[in-house]
Amino acid sequence: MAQFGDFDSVRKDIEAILKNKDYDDGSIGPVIVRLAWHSSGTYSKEDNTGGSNGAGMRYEQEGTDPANAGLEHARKFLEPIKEKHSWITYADLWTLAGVTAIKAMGGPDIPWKPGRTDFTNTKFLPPRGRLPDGAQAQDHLRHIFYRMGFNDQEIVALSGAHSLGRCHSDRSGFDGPWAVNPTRFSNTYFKHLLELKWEPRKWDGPFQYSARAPGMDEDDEPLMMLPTDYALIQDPKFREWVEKYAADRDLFFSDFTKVFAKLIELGVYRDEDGIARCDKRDAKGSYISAPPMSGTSTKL
Ligand code: DDH
Repeated sequence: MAQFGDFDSVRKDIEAILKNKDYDDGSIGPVIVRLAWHSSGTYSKEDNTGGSNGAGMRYEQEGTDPANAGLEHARKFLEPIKEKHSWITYADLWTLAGVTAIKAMGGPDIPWKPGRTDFTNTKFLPPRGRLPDGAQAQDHLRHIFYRMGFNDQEIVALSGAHSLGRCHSDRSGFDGPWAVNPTRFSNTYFKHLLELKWEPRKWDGPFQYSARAPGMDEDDEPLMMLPTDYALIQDPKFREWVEKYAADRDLFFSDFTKVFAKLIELGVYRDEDGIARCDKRDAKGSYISAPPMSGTSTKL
């Protein structure tokens, strides 16, 4: 059985590639966090399928799910790390990269455990359509996140990740950042939700909200909220948590730590040796690390 290598050395190599002046707002961190989240957010507690184990996005079916548009960039950025540390599984690499990026962008230190394996075939891939659709509202949020086993408080805490990064019109169709400093992890997303004057954006694109923060002028790129983000202040139960997290950064950091750690563990069924089974129904596995994708036929 392949043994674990030095995860700290992988972490350091991930840290070293996060700043990238030619990409978006100067960091690949946000898109890496999104990769970790989308690899995990396919989990269903109804049948114990999906989740970060397996790194199914290497395969066409999951990799080209429209919900995952743009994540090929994140996977490509991590490819040199995989080539250097070929012992690590993609499933471990993508989740480790997510927590490393959050920390490097000023966020909390999220516990991370190794042992995920890489699928060797498409047998255990989750169906498409399990990730949230930003054009919808609170009922959809509950439908999607309750299926993963999260409650209302956890849905709001997880959504705070939108202090990071931006929407890209050529990926999701939406456009713009949520926060003034999209490469800094903070509770700004909640403050902006409550404090700014959100108006429907007048543009030739999908419905989204738009606002300017104090001090921004007409030429500055406006901030945005998706209908699903805005639903967090329209729904009284969600709003309660938005108010708490806007007022108390430490509470948000501590709750986010717990809920992100839970997210990246969804669907990971480890045996006593710390190695995950491909799937709960499957036989005990070993640390199967797929070969680097460059040079193979699988989809980045
Ligand atoms: Fe998100 N997200 N997300 N998101 N997300 C997008 C970008 C980023 C939704 C939709 C979108 C979470 C929850 C939701 C991040 C992290 C997390 C984009 C833009 C859309 C659309 C994609 C693009 O055009 O490039 C919806 C809907 C939900 C929801 O219903 C709750 C969660 C839970 C997380 C998390 O990490 C815990 C991050 C980071 C980005 C920025 C990516 C980038 O490239 O920048």
